[in-house]
Amino acid sequence: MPKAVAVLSSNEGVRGTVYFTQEGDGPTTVTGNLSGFKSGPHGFHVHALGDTTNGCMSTGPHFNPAGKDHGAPEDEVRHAGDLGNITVGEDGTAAVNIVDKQIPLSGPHSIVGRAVVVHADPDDLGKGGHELSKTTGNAGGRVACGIVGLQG
Ligand SMILES: [Cu+2]
Ligand SMILES: [Zn+2]
Repeated sequence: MPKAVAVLSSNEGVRGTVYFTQEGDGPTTVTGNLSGFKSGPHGFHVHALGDTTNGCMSTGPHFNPAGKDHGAPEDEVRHAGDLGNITVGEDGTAAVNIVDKQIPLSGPHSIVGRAVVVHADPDDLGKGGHELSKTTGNAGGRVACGIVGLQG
């Protein structure tokens, strides 16, 4: 069973580890814990590039191999990397627990070598009516990111 991991960090004290597992051609399970955030919902995506030479800014746009508009994880029209929001509690921590069919760990649309990004603001899931809703969900700055790498 392929496994992958992304270690997230930022200058602002955000940290965490996110794990990915996939059985066969089934969905990928994403688990992990993050800390150091402002409470509330924060956009959570897979971005196209595993490039952090300029911090999270160089991880590119949302991973979007099908060339669709931004959306919610359960939408037909969405980027493959659209994993919605994670909810951060009053203590600044969030548990990640996501099962998704569009983020495989092998094959042409593999997310290995790309990046997980957590944003400053909520992802409006394409429905906010903002000029950025259909591209980024208007989720604001990139607070923390980590590159998805294979795990033994
Ligand atoms: Cu993002
Ligand atoms: Zn998106």
